[in-house]
Amino acid sequence: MVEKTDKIWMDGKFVSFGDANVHILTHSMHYGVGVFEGIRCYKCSDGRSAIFRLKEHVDRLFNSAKIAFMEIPHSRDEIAEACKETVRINGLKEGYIRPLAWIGQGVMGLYPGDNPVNTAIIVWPWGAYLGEEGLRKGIRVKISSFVRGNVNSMMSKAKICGNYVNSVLAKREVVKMGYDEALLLDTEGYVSEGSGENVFIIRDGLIKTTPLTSILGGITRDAVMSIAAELGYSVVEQRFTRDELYCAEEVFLTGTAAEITPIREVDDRQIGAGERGPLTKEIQDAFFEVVKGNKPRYEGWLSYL
Ligand code: PPE
Repeated sequence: MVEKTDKIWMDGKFVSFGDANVHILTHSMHYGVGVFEGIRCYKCSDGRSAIFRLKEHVDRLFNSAKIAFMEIPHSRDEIAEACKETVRINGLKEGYIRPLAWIGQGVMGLYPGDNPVNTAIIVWPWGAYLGEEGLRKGIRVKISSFVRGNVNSMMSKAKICGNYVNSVLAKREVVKMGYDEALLLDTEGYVSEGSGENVFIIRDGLIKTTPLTSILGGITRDAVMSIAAELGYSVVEQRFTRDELYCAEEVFLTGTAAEITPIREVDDRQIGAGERGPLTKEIQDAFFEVVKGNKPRYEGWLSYL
């Protein structure tokens, strides 16, 4: 259950947790056209709290809205400021921030006409998405029988609510089989991404991640590419197949919620030594140093509260 917080930001005002409701005729409830973000706020080593890559998340929210033909009736600065304010007002030191915009009540039918676009920002404490142990020891994943949509089907660059039906189907399928997370292939059969994460493989010191075709352009993915390059590794965006994935020395997932989660098994095949690999650990350690404000070079990624 999501931990109850005091206030939720809705359409420019704070309302109490119990009053943050919508009407059953909300257009997005029926047809899935809403857009959202997931952002983390970390408690830094100096005691302050900082939101990680707030600007990039707000920009992606507005791009998702553009792709979905939705006009968010607030400026990017207003949404960024409201994210900060929602964390502050709830007294959170660290946690997850979920901006959400949806098509509200008005007409029904697939053409939403002039229905209003409503916006909310919710925050909650959220620990390790795939478990503390998963972060340290790695998780077991399975390739789902569900595939990521064709590039002209679901608009994967947009974080559109309805896109997540595909992810929920994949995740439930593999969790029921006893795995921790699902990986999806694209329509051509190449590895695409996790249900809510991007994927990286490492072999002979070379780090590969899937190109921006059928995947969401992850902000953690982008951060990891910069951090790995700074650590001296070569990173390429290149398609790879599931058999290449099986033979990788290390595999990990990236995402705001999942952070950097090592994978120790894919489709019952052990990856590397069956534990978090050394490069994964190095990148993971560097990532946590960055988000906690210990790397001055990346200060620009932190928005202090
Ligand atoms: N792919 C997908 C499909 C995806 O949903 C996410 C984020 C990513 C990649 C990684 O993107 P980024 O967070 O910018 O590095 N998934 C969000 C949803 C989690 C949820 O369960 O809800 C997230 O991590 O916030």
